[in-house]
Amino acid sequence: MRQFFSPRQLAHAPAQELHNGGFTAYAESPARAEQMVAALAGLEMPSDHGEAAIRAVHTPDYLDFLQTAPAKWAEAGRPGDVIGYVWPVVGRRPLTLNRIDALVGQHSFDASTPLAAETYEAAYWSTQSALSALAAVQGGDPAAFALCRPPGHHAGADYLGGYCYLNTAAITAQAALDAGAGRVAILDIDYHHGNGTQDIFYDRGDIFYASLHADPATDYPFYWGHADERGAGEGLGANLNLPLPQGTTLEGFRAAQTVALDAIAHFAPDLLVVSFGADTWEGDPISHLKLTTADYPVLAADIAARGWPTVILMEGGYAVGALGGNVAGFLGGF
Ligand code: OKP
Ligand code: ZN
Repeated sequence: MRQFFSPRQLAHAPAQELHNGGFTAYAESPARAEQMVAALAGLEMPSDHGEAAIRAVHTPDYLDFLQTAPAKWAEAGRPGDVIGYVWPVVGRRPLTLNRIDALVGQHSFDASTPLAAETYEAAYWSTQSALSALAAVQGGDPAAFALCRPPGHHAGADYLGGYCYLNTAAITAQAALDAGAGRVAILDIDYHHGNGTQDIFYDRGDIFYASLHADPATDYPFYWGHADERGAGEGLGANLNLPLPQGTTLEGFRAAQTVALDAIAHFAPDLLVVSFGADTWEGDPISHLKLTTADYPVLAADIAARGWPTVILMEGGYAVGALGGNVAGFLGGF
Protein backbone atom coordinates (compact mmCIF):
# COMPACT_ATOMS: atom_id res chain seq x y z
CA MET A 1 0.00 0.00 0.00
CA ARG A 2 1.13 3.57 -0.61
CA GLN A 3 2.66 5.31 2.41
CA PHE A 4 3.25 9.02 2.96
CA PHE A 5 5.66 11.05 5.07
CA SER A 6 7.45 14.39 4.75
CA PRO A 7 10.81 15.12 6.42
CA ARG A 8 9.28 18.50 7.31
CA GLN A 9 7.36 16.60 10.01
CA LEU A 10 10.67 16.18 11.88
CA ALA A 11 11.25 19.88 12.61
CA HIS A 12 9.07 19.79 15.75
CA ALA A 13 11.39 18.61 18.55
CA PRO A 14 10.45 19.83 22.04
CA ALA A 15 13.16 19.14 24.61
CA GLN A 16 11.08 18.07 27.58
CA GLU A 17 7.62 17.53 29.01
CA LEU A 18 6.10 17.59 32.48
CA HIS A 19 5.60 13.94 33.41
CA ASN A 20 4.49 12.64 36.80
CA GLY A 21 5.72 15.74 38.62
CA GLY A 22 9.07 16.29 36.93
CA PHE A 23 10.52 17.23 33.57
CA THR A 24 11.56 14.28 31.40
CA ALA A 25 12.74 13.89 27.80
CA TYR A 26 9.91 14.43 25.32
CA ALA A 27 8.48 11.00 24.48
CA GLU A 28 7.05 12.02 21.08
CA SER A 29 10.53 12.56 19.61
CA PRO A 30 11.60 12.89 15.96
CA ALA A 31 13.53 9.64 16.53
CA ARG A 32 10.17 7.83 16.54
CA ALA A 33 9.49 8.89 12.97
CA GLU A 34 13.07 8.24 11.89
CA GLN A 35 12.84 4.69 13.21
CA MET A 36 9.58 4.07 11.32
CA VAL A 37 11.04 5.57 8.15
CA ALA A 38 13.96 3.14 8.40
CA ALA A 39 11.59 0.17 8.71
CA LEU A 40 9.17 1.10 5.90
CA ALA A 41 10.12 0.79 2.26
CA GLY A 42 8.82 3.12 -0.41
CA LEU A 43 7.58 6.10 1.60
CA GLU A 44 6.38 8.91 -0.66
CA MET A 45 6.37 12.66 -0.13
CA PRO A 46 2.86 14.03 0.42
CA SER A 47 1.33 16.57 -1.95
CA ASP A 48 0.39 19.98 -0.56
CA HIS A 49 -3.42 19.99 -0.32
CA GLY A 50 -3.48 23.37 1.45
CA GLU A 51 -5.11 24.61 4.63
CA ALA A 52 -8.81 24.34 3.72
CA ALA A 53 -9.24 20.85 5.19
CA ILE A 54 -7.56 22.00 8.42
CA ARG A 55 -9.86 25.03 8.62
CA ALA A 56 -12.87 22.75 8.17
CA VAL A 57 -12.07 21.21 11.59
CA HIS A 58 -10.10 23.73 13.68
CA THR A 59 -11.20 27.25 14.69
CA PRO A 60 -9.51 30.36 13.23
CA ASP A 61 -8.52 31.54 16.74
CA TYR A 62 -6.82 28.26 17.51
CA LEU A 63 -4.89 28.15 14.22
CA ASP A 64 -3.79 31.72 14.82
CA PHE A 65 -2.68 30.73 18.32
CA LEU A 66 -0.60 27.78 17.04
CA GLN A 67 1.23 30.05 14.63
CA THR A 68 1.77 33.11 16.83
CA ALA A 69 2.15 31.79 20.40
CA PRO A 70 5.87 30.87 20.12
CA ALA A 71 6.76 34.47 19.18
CA LYS A 72 4.56 35.86 21.99
CA TRP A 73 6.27 33.48 24.39
CA ALA A 74 9.71 34.71 23.33
CA GLU A 75 8.54 38.36 23.54
CA ALA A 76 7.45 37.70 27.14
CA GLY A 77 11.05 36.64 27.82
CA ARG A 78 10.26 32.99 28.39
CA PRO A 79 12.82 30.25 27.78
CA GLY A 80 12.13 27.06 25.79
CA ASP A 81 8.80 26.09 24.29
CA VAL A 82 5.30 27.40 25.03
CA ILE A 83 3.72 25.52 27.93
CA GLY A 84 0.72 26.35 30.07
CA TYR A 85 0.33 26.63 33.82
CA VAL A 86 -3.26 27.84 34.28
CA TRP A 87 -6.48 26.36 32.85
CA PRO A 88 -10.09 27.54 32.97
CA VAL A 89 -11.41 24.61 35.03
CA VAL A 90 -14.66 26.42 35.84
CA GLY A 91 -15.64 26.49 32.17
CA ARG A 92 -15.09 28.88 29.35
CA ARG A 93 -16.93 32.03 28.43
CA PRO A 94 -15.99 34.30 25.53
CA LEU A 95 -13.24 36.34 27.17
CA THR A 96 -10.80 38.14 24.91
CA LEU A 97 -7.46 37.67 26.62
CA ASN A 98 -4.02 38.56 25.35
CA ARG A 99 -1.49 37.39 27.89
CA ILE A 100 0.33 34.38 26.49
CA ASP A 101 -0.36 32.23 29.57
CA ALA A 102 -4.10 32.90 29.34
CA LEU A 103 -4.11 32.00 25.66
CA VAL A 104 -2.26 28.76 26.34
CA GLY A 105 -4.81 27.87 28.98
CA GLN A 106 -7.66 28.51 26.56
CA HIS A 107 -6.12 26.35 23.86
CA SER A 108 -4.65 23.35 25.70
CA PHE A 109 -5.57 20.77 28.29
CA ASP A 110 -2.24 19.48 29.58
CA ALA A 111 1.35 20.45 30.35
CA SER A 112 2.93 17.64 28.36
CA THR A 113 2.52 19.20 24.92
CA PRO A 114 5.03 22.01 24.31
CA LEU A 115 4.47 24.32 21.36
CA ALA A 116 7.60 25.43 19.48
CA ALA A 117 8.19 27.74 16.54
CA GLU A 118 8.58 24.68 14.28
CA THR A 119 5.45 22.91 15.53
CA TYR A 120 2.88 24.29 13.10
CA GLU A 121 4.97 23.43 10.05
CA ALA A 122 5.49 19.85 11.25
CA ALA A 123 1.83 19.40 12.19
CA TYR A 124 0.76 20.93 8.86
CA TRP A 125 2.80 18.33 6.92
CA SER A 126 1.46 15.57 9.15
CA THR A 127 -2.02 16.55 7.95
CA GLN A 128 -0.80 16.67 4.32
CA SER A 129 0.52 13.10 4.65
CA ALA A 130 -2.94 12.10 5.89
CA LEU A 131 -4.69 13.96 3.06
CA SER A 132 -2.36 12.36 0.53
CA ALA A 133 -3.27 8.90 1.87
CA LEU A 134 -6.93 9.88 1.55
CA ALA A 135 -6.34 10.98 -2.05
CA ALA A 136 -4.79 7.59 -2.84
CA VAL A 137 -7.88 5.82 -1.51
CA GLN A 138 -10.21 8.25 -3.29
CA GLY A 139 -8.25 7.35 -6.43
CA GLY A 140 -9.18 3.70 -6.02
CA ASP A 141 -6.53 2.16 -3.77
CA PRO A 142 -8.15 -0.12 -1.18
CA ALA A 143 -5.96 1.31 1.58
CA ALA A 144 -3.15 3.80 2.23
CA PHE A 145 -0.97 4.77 5.19
CA ALA A 146 0.23 8.12 6.48
CA LEU A 147 3.13 8.26 8.91
CA CYS A 148 1.54 11.10 10.83
CA ARG A 149 3.82 12.75 13.34
CA PRO A 150 3.05 14.77 15.39
CA PRO A 151 -0.02 12.61 16.10
CA GLY A 152 -3.52 14.07 16.15
CA HIS A 153 -6.26 12.29 18.08
CA HIS A 154 -6.02 14.33 21.32
CA ALA A 155 -6.33 17.71 19.55
CA GLY A 156 -9.79 19.30 19.61
CA ALA A 157 -11.28 21.97 17.39
CA ASP A 158 -9.62 24.66 19.52
CA TYR A 159 -7.15 22.90 21.80
CA LEU A 160 -3.88 20.98 21.81
CA GLY A 161 -2.80 18.22 24.20
CA GLY A 162 -1.37 14.71 24.34
CA TYR A 163 1.46 15.54 21.89
CA CYS A 164 -1.24 16.53 19.34
CA TYR A 165 -1.86 19.89 17.61
CA LEU A 166 -3.90 19.22 14.47
CA ASN A 167 -6.37 16.33 14.45
CA THR A 168 -5.27 14.33 11.43
CA ALA A 169 -8.08 11.73 11.72
CA ALA A 170 -10.78 14.39 12.03
CA ILE A 171 -9.31 16.40 9.15
CA THR A 172 -9.20 13.29 6.96
CA ALA A 173 -12.76 12.21 7.84
CA GLN A 174 -14.19 15.69 7.26
CA ALA A 175 -12.29 16.05 3.98
CA ALA A 176 -13.77 12.75 2.79
CA LEU A 177 -17.29 13.97 3.58
CA ASP A 178 -16.62 17.30 1.88
CA ALA A 179 -15.48 15.38 -1.21
CA GLY A 180 -18.73 13.45 -1.36
CA ALA A 181 -18.54 10.51 1.03
CA GLY A 182 -21.84 10.09 2.86
CA ARG A 183 -20.66 8.37 6.02
CA VAL A 184 -17.21 7.95 7.54
CA ALA A 185 -16.16 5.76 10.46
CA ILE A 186 -13.08 6.26 12.61
CA LEU A 187 -11.59 3.29 14.46
CA ASP A 188 -9.10 4.44 17.11
CA ILE A 189 -6.81 1.66 18.37
CA ASP A 190 -4.15 3.78 20.02
CA TYR A 191 -3.55 2.98 23.71
CA HIS A 192 -5.09 6.31 24.70
CA HIS A 193 -8.62 7.53 24.12
CA GLY A 194 -8.83 10.02 21.23
CA ASN A 195 -10.64 12.72 23.14
CA GLY A 196 -10.12 15.35 20.45
CA THR A 197 -11.66 13.23 17.71
CA GLN A 198 -14.58 12.34 19.98
CA ASP A 199 -15.16 15.99 20.90
CA ILE A 200 -15.04 17.23 17.32
CA PHE A 201 -17.73 14.81 16.12
CA TYR A 202 -19.69 14.24 19.33
CA ASP A 203 -22.96 15.65 17.99
CA ARG A 204 -22.54 14.39 14.43
CA GLY A 205 -24.49 11.50 12.99
CA ASP A 206 -22.48 11.23 9.75
CA ILE A 207 -19.23 10.22 11.48
CA PHE A 208 -19.02 7.14 13.70
CA TYR A 209 -16.19 7.18 16.25
CA ALA A 210 -15.19 3.90 17.94
CA SER A 211 -12.23 3.70 20.30
CA LEU A 212 -10.42 0.92 22.16
CA HIS A 213 -8.17 2.31 24.89
CA ALA A 214 -6.90 1.88 28.41
CA ASP A 215 -9.65 2.68 30.89
CA PRO A 216 -9.61 6.44 31.60
CA ALA A 217 -10.30 5.59 35.25
CA THR A 218 -6.60 4.60 35.38
CA ASP A 219 -5.06 6.23 32.32
CA TYR A 220 -4.62 9.51 30.49
CA PRO A 221 -6.67 11.46 29.36
CA PHE A 222 -8.92 10.60 32.37
CA TYR A 223 -11.80 13.00 31.59
CA TRP A 224 -12.89 11.36 28.34
CA GLY A 225 -13.21 7.82 27.04
CA HIS A 226 -15.70 6.37 29.51
CA ALA A 227 -18.20 3.83 28.23
CA ASP A 228 -21.23 6.04 28.90
CA GLU A 229 -20.06 8.72 26.41
CA ARG A 230 -22.29 7.76 23.48
CA GLY A 231 -22.68 11.01 21.53
CA ALA A 232 -25.28 13.76 21.69
CA GLY A 233 -28.16 15.04 19.55
CA GLU A 234 -27.89 13.70 16.01
CA GLY A 235 -24.68 11.99 17.14
CA LEU A 236 -26.31 9.96 19.88
CA GLY A 237 -25.22 6.36 19.30
CA ALA A 238 -22.43 7.33 16.88
CA ASN A 239 -19.73 7.32 19.59
CA LEU A 240 -18.53 4.01 21.04
CA ASN A 241 -15.94 3.80 23.81
CA LEU A 242 -14.52 0.41 24.76
CA PRO A 243 -12.25 0.93 27.78
CA LEU A 244 -9.86 -1.95 28.53
CA PRO A 245 -8.10 -2.90 31.77
CA GLN A 246 -4.32 -2.52 31.99
CA GLY A 247 -2.66 -5.81 31.10
CA THR A 248 -5.11 -6.69 28.30
CA THR A 249 -3.61 -9.15 25.78
CA LEU A 250 -4.56 -9.99 22.18
CA GLU A 251 -7.58 -12.05 23.24
CA GLY A 252 -9.33 -9.16 24.98
CA PHE A 253 -8.16 -6.55 22.52
CA ARG A 254 -9.25 -8.54 19.49
CA ALA A 255 -12.68 -9.25 21.00
CA ALA A 256 -13.20 -5.53 21.68
CA GLN A 257 -12.05 -4.66 18.18
CA THR A 258 -14.63 -7.09 16.79
CA VAL A 259 -17.33 -5.30 18.83
CA ALA A 260 -16.16 -2.00 17.32
CA LEU A 261 -16.01 -3.43 13.77
CA ASP A 262 -19.50 -4.90 14.10
CA ALA A 263 -20.85 -1.52 15.24
CA ILE A 264 -19.09 0.16 12.32
CA ALA A 265 -20.55 -2.45 9.93
CA HIS A 266 -24.02 -1.57 11.24
CA PHE A 267 -23.25 2.10 10.51
CA ALA A 268 -22.20 1.06 6.96
CA PRO A 269 -19.41 3.57 6.22
CA ASP A 270 -18.19 4.61 2.79
CA LEU A 271 -14.69 5.03 4.24
CA LEU A 272 -12.80 3.91 7.35
CA VAL A 273 -10.09 6.00 9.01
CA VAL A 274 -7.90 4.05 11.44
CA SER A 275 -6.07 5.95 14.19
CA PHE A 276 -3.33 3.39 14.77
CA GLY A 277 -1.09 3.56 17.82
CA ALA A 278 1.68 1.06 18.57
CA ASP A 279 1.72 2.13 22.23
CA THR A 280 -0.47 -0.93 22.92
CA TRP A 281 2.77 -2.96 22.63
CA GLU A 282 3.90 -4.83 25.74
CA GLY A 283 7.19 -2.92 26.03
CA ASP A 284 5.84 0.61 25.58
CA PRO A 285 7.48 2.88 28.19
CA ILE A 286 4.36 4.94 29.04
CA SER A 287 1.59 2.37 28.49
CA HIS A 288 0.25 -0.83 30.08
CA LEU A 289 -1.37 -3.12 27.52
CA LYS A 290 0.27 -6.40 26.52
CA LEU A 291 0.11 -6.79 22.74
CA THR A 292 3.08 -8.52 21.11
CA THR A 293 4.68 -7.76 17.76
CA ALA A 294 3.03 -10.88 16.30
CA ASP A 295 -0.42 -9.55 17.29
CA TYR A 296 -0.42 -6.52 14.96
CA PRO A 297 -0.84 -8.44 11.66
CA VAL A 298 -3.75 -10.35 13.23
CA LEU A 299 -5.56 -7.18 14.28
CA ALA A 300 -4.90 -5.51 10.92
CA ALA A 301 -6.19 -8.54 8.98
CA ASP A 302 -9.42 -8.44 10.99
CA ILE A 303 -9.94 -4.82 9.90
CA ALA A 304 -8.97 -5.47 6.27
CA ALA A 305 -11.41 -8.42 6.09
CA ARG A 306 -14.33 -5.96 6.36
CA GLY A 307 -13.45 -4.58 2.95
CA TRP A 308 -13.98 -0.87 3.57
CA PRO A 309 -11.72 1.62 1.77
CA THR A 310 -9.31 2.44 4.59
CA VAL A 311 -6.94 5.28 5.45
CA ILE A 312 -4.51 4.28 8.21
CA LEU A 313 -2.98 7.12 10.22
CA MET A 314 -0.14 6.82 12.72
CA GLU A 315 -0.84 8.04 16.25
CA GLY A 316 1.28 6.97 19.28
CA GLY A 317 3.94 4.38 20.14
CA TYR A 318 6.97 5.27 22.26
CA ALA A 319 9.18 2.17 22.37
CA VAL A 320 11.38 3.63 19.67
CA GLY A 321 13.42 0.48 18.94
CA ALA A 322 10.32 -1.66 18.32
CA LEU A 323 8.11 0.91 16.60
CA GLY A 324 9.11 0.27 12.99
CA GLY A 325 8.68 -3.48 13.31
CA ASN A 326 5.26 -3.13 14.89
CA VAL A 327 4.05 -0.68 12.26
CA ALA A 328 5.45 -2.73 9.38
CA GLY A 329 3.75 -5.79 10.87
CA PHE A 330 0.40 -4.02 11.06
CA LEU A 331 0.63 -2.74 7.47
CA GLY A 332 1.82 -6.14 6.24
CA GLY A 333 -1.11 -7.87 7.95
CA PHE A 334 -3.52 -5.42 6.42
C1 OKP B 1 -0.42 10.51 22.99
B1 OKP B 1 -0.95 9.42 22.09
C2 OKP B 1 1.46 10.89 32.00
C3 OKP B 1 1.86 11.76 30.84
C4 OKP B 1 0.96 11.49 29.69
C5 OKP B 1 0.58 12.26 27.45
C6 OKP B 1 0.35 11.00 26.70
C7 OKP B 1 -0.10 11.32 25.30
C8 OKP B 1 -0.22 10.13 24.42
N1 OKP B 1 2.26 11.18 33.15
N2 OKP B 1 1.48 12.13 28.54
O1 OKP B 1 -2.25 9.01 22.34
O2 OKP B 1 -0.11 8.27 22.00
ZN1 ZN C 1 -1.40 6.89 22.67
